[in-house]
Amino acid sequence: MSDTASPHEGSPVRLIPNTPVALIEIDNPPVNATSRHVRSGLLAAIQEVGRNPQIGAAVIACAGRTFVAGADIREFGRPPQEPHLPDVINAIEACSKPVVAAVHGTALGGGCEIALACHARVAEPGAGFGLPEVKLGLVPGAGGTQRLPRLVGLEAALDLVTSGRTVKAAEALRLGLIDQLSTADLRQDAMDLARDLIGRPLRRTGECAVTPLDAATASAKVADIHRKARGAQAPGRAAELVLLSASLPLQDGMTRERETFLELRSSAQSAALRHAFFAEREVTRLPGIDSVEPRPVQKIGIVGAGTMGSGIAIAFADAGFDVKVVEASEQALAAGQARITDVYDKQVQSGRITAAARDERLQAIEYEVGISSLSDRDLVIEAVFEDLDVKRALFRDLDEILPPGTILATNTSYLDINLIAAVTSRPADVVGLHFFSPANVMKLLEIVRTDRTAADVVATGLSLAKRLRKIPVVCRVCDGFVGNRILSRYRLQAEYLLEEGALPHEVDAALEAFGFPMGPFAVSDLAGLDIAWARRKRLAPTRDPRERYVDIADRLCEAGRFGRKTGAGWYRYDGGKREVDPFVTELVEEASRRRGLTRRSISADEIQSRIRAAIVNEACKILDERIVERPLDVDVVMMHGYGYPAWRGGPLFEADSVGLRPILDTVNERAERDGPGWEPADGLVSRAASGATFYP
Ligand code: T1G
Repeated sequence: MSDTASPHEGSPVRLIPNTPVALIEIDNPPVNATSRHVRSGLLAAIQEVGRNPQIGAAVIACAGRTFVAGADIREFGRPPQEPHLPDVINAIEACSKPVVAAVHGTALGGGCEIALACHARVAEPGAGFGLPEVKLGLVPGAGGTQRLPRLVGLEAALDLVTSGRTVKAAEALRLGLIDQLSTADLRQDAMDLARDLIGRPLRRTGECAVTPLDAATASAKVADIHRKARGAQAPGRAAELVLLSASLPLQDGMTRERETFLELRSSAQSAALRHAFFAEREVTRLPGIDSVEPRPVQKIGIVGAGTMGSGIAIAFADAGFDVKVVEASEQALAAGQARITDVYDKQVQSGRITAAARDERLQAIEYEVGISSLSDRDLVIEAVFEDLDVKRALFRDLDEILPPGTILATNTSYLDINLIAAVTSRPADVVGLHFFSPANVMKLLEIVRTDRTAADVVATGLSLAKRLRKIPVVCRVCDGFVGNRILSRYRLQAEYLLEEGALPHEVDAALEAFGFPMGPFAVSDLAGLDIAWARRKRLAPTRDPRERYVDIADRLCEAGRFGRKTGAGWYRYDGGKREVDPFVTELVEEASRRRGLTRRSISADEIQSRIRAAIVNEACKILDERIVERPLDVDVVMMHGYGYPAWRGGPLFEADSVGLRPILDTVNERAERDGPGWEPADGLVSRAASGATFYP
């Protein structure tokens, strides 16, 4: 092999045969995924290292921003092509000469598996390692479940493989996953280590022994893994394979692993999770906005330091923005500052950030009384009381003091932003940035464009989302935008189920079995019943009297039962534990009597079908009204803002496999029973009739 060419010109893998330590460099942008050409180039390079007597050892490194971030997910829809990654990785481990991995960025999936098969691993301090295959509905398919336990032990391997989480280099070192941290020149440090290993016995990971877990510990861990998986199958299957590593020789374990990988690769859950992976990236690319330059934003003003305002301030400070929080009074400002400081203190206590990082973030946040100090801001977002008149008055005042070009954003969760923008002299600069609580944690950000929002303001929202590490969905104005509008519909359907015979904990249990982290009544107790109550009272004058209305939640609120924060809501919370409350059961049964309904037992299947139908139908109305442009916009909102199980791919992706005809039948049945607002969406009727799907 010539000194810079690879087996064939244009290969993404170069072998530079320095002596005694050769360099194998992978260069396959954007993330050095192990496409077929990478696999064949890597295999050829390793074979050459073994053959060439001038070469005593080799380092595998990557060009660009990261070490290998895994197999090429786009290849999974096609039959696997040789050379298969396990074979390439086995060749690395079997090499007669030392091979050292030099890791920067993230070694994920197949990338981590390549590193595990090397005879040693050196990483930059900021590097990460992970086997996130379960997040794609897969298990590692190239030795990860068998080699990782051989380096870090069964318990750590079970945690990493079944959670799919990434560990930073320092933790990787502590676990034994890597051998050395590089604080200077990564490649040089790796080559020095490779040179030191020449002539010494090689530690082949596959030959290391695994200490088995006792049966009780193993079964307890597997049970916990299944519980956390909430219906996803990959974590449990991965756990079985990891545990096998203690009883099977490497190749036998890898055979079982490969069989499982190939089985899951063709599973519906993996197809859904791969869809979700690409959808949350595709959603940031909006026709007509892609080529628009965002406005420069660095200085952020936040009006309102309540729960949302504080969370938004933290989100921006964490992303490196200069933040100024303002409130109407010293007292409210102090309360907000205390709230923000408390969040950071808790992160230091939990070890999530260092005290120095906390201090740095806190220093990036200024606090002022009144809005006059906001005149130097690039963007101002309000998170004040959820009342249209309050927000309009504030925007009038902001319009007076903010310089031209500053963006005025509102965090409202359902008010009409067109009406807010209309009071300003710059409606094109007004946009909704709807964060989800806690704003510094939840990934979803609804970017709400009004009838007059400028394209570069939308583009700025998308650019901010990327810096905030959030997942943006651009939508237009309607009551509740996308997520809250759909939530209010399926929450109403859930209340119909109560009148007809179910109890809150039965509805919640059915939806948690469906894969939601929490059912709608438990979520309502967490968020507070008073928020939805205020909305219902606001909408009461315009509510269609023909629509079936359930007043159980109103009666809970009238009794002061606003959820966890008052110790009782749909459930009772003695000592924080959620318990079924006979008071609520009686309230529900009384509601049935008032409705003249004979209560009946309702199956989990019926609960799930009716909730799914409510979600899909409202989603179709949202598409019909062009509130969003694409089905993936709805799926991303529901997965990242409302806990719709990602292993179902989101409601519309899943509807394609469930079938639109049965969903439409359920919608039609409910329309007869529940009146206006429940009629089938045009888009649902037309697709069911034509056999069209949401995703071709
Ligand atoms: N395959 C194909 N494309 C990928 C990819 C992958 N593995 N990872 C990223 N991309 C694309 C992504 O779609 C986007 O494309 C661009 O790269 C930048 O990504 C055998 C079977 C590495 C942490 O699950 O977690 O190995 O939108 O926007 O925010 O056992 O990408 O620009 O056209 O996310 O800096 C296991 C998945 C695979 C890692 C970088 N590996 N990737 O994040 O950039 S299965 C993974 C990530 C496997 C083995 C098994 C992230 C990242 P576009 P990005 P980022």
